[in-house]
Amino acid sequence: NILVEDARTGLSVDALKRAISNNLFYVQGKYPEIATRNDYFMAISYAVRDRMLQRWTSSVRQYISGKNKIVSYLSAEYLLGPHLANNLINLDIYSQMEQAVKELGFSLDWLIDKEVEPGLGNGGLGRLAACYMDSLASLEVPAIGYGIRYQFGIFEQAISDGWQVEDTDNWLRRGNPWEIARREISYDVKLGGHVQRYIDEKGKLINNWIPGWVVKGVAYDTPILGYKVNTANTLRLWKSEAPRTFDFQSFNAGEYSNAVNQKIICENISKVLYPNDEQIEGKKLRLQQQYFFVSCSLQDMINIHLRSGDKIENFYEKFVVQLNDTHPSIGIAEMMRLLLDVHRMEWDDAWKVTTKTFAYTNHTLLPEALETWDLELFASVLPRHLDIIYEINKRFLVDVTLKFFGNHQKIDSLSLIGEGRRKYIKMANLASVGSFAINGVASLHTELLKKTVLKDWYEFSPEKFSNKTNGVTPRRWMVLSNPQLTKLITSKIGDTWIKHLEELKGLEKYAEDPEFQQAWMEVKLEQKKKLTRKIHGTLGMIVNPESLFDIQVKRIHEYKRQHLNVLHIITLYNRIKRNPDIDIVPRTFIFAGKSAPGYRKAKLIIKLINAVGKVVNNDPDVKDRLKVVFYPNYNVTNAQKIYPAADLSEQISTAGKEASGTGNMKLSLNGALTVGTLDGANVEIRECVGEENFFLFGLTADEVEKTKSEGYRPWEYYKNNKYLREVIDQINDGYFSQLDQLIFKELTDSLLYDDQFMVLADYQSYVEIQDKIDEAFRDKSNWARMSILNTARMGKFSSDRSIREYCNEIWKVESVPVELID
Ligand code: 26Y
Repeated sequence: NILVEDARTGLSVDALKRAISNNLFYVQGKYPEIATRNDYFMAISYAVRDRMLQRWTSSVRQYISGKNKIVSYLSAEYLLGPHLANNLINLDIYSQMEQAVKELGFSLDWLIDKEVEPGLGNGGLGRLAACYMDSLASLEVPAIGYGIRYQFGIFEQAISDGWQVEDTDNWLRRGNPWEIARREISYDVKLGGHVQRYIDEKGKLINNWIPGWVVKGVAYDTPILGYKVNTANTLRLWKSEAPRTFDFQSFNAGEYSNAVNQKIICENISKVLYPNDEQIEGKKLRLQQQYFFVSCSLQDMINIHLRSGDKIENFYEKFVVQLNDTHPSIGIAEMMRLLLDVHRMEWDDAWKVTTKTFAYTNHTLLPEALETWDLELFASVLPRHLDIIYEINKRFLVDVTLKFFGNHQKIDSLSLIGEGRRKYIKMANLASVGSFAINGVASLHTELLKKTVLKDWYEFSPEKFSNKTNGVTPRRWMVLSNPQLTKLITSKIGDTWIKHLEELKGLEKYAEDPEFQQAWMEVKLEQKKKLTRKIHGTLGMIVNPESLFDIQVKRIHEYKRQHLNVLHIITLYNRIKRNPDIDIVPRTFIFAGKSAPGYRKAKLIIKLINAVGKVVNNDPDVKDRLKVVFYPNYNVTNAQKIYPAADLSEQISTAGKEASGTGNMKLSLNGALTVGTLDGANVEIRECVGEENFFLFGLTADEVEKTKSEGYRPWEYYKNNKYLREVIDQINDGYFSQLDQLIFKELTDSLLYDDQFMVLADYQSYVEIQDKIDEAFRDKSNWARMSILNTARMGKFSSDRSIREYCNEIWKVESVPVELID
């Protein structure tokens, strides 16, 4: 029985109404006439949180005292999205709350829309962490997510004159009803300074790290409730503060402003999320952030472990720590430091504990995205860790030398220290040597990892490697964001698919049923109309909901090739200009995504999309048959509104570059057909939905490599394809920029003379498949059939499946159903 009800936590409509009014009055000191929309949002959220607390405390109590193992997910990013609607769904009180709010005179949707989402991540990697937290809780697996409570998350994007402009994301401005600050749970973290070495009275070598300064990490906890279960796991994010002693000392010495400065410097560590993905920027503050949250988290885990009365030697039986990319991989050196210097273990014992604790997920194949730290910079922040890394490396290279005797290339590549003009630390190598498992995030990605960036690691320890294809949570990405489709599906196959996504298979038998097809396409049209209204409200643009919604939403990157999409749009536009009466399927091209603020070419791609849109959208010859929309400020909230409205999902990265992709999964799950390359998880999506229901184009990863090794000359594709030539010339000649011929030059030059990402090589194949898509879209019934089959066959891509694989094959943890304790 999961419903523990009393006056405070009753789930009836009346109990909910009373809870909301009580919060408004007794907590916020407001009466209905003066309560704002945000006051009501807060009151409802607190009413919901109250109803999660019993589950939360019961889960925590059970995990800490029990014999079970706990998964600790270490991630510098969590892109959670708004909590309210998700918690209502997982608590299974959505309809009661809807009624309660209605009886109070409001609409629940209106209050749900008031929530400011915590944008504590950049994109795929951060969102994956959020989906995994949902699945861990839904599968009743004991887990803690550790990260940073950034005061400012990913910037807010606005578009001005076609350019991206960034604004700070002040998400905490109106308060955060979901978190509980746990002032009593805090740890000191040392930074800088030097290491003092001496022999103690017992003859033991002591490494005493005398820090330059110390910051304090304070825990802020958010409950992550599973779907219709008692399990509520904890997301514990650390906020940095000045330790009390620090300002106190300076204050006594009369240095008031010094004390204030110290406070600011300490608070800076968790102040802002770095908005770069896949593009490293070796900033000291970022290293401090990584170390800060990892040190707090490991100290916390050790504390939890020891408090249960167990010995430090058994730590790995209580916790398994998953590294979400290399960002938290300093944890391996920190674990060693804690075991050696604080818990006084011997090296070999400490190394055993460490290497039985950590596992590492790699999320990238771009060699330039592999994290490294300049050695001197590293030493200035973490002098003791540098010693430890040297020692790990020394011992490791002995083993490497034994295995690859005389092979200096192998030894250099496996070393934790790189040597160029300056020395640097290779974090992927630290993660690989210190982990017992290494995984990629899609089958192709894992295979390529073994052949490229981690090739020598694979040869050295093949037993560590496995694949864990990403997944997405159907609770947020279907039930919450597409309630109409959820209802239609449930009317045919019941609702157990929400926990067992493979059951969507049951829809296959309706794929040809004209009535079901019609109902299916009606839902799609309804979602397109909703998005149409959103677009009108945000941009003042009118788009045709009957047109093909062609959607590319993701971070802006050259490897993701939004500009290839643009070349196709211009190609269609030119066909219309040549023959204004041409019979063409009306399309609405919807783009959304942020560019890293310092990534010039990505910013130029945004400008190009908007520039082309301006011409195409306003040309009378086009007669509204083509519309280009750049929807600003792509985030989880907006994604939830966009995915359900997609007819076509653009997954057009250069083969071999996108590790997995997860937007591809969300779109196909919502009935969009994919146009895509054989990259990342596209390969597996195509296998599942059937090649006849997937629009494939472009070079394969092998062909990309082959073409490059034979000497790729993009200019020849330009020269030999008159349509391509026309498109590039128009961009260059200023057709889309009021004859400004300089503005896009950086972009077109890079396409013509370098084109790392094979845009020109794939252009023809892309245009041809798009023509087939037009043909397919004209046959409404067949399109509906393909759309249904896409959804029906996406069951594999639930994050529940991914998490089960991690649990069984890497973490060796089991579910622990939670019993509610009064
Ligand atoms: C080191 C720093 C600059 C950095 C910060 C963030 C580097 C990378 C990132 C984020 C990477 C990321 O989001 N990767 C994506 O991970 C997804 C989840 O596995 C994949 O689906 C997607 O293909 C990959 O690009």
